[in-house]
Amino acid sequence: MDLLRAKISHGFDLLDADGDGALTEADHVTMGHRVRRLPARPHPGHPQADLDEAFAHLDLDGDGTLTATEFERAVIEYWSSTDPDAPGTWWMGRPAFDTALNTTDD
Ligand SMILES: [Ca+2]
Repeated sequence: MDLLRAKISHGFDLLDADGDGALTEADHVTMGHRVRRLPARPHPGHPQADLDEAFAHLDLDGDGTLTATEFERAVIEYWSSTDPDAPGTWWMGRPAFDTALNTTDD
């Protein structure tokens, strides 16, 4: 778990471009767009509105930024939680559970 936390902390530091210890909604949206463009890890596209809604779920104290603690919780929940109501399931936009239910192949 220490290695996982170290990697999450490193990711937070990369996104916290000004080093103030908080990610803004703009930082979160930028992260979402960058992750979607990674060829090795294709990610379903999310509309801007979903990313905005996601940030509101992740910003647990509603102060308009994500602290390292909020970010770490989000990443861990995103990859491990099966609870569609867990805030972290919104880390990369509308939870996949919801997206999967609204996707059709026809
Ligand atoms: Ca916050």
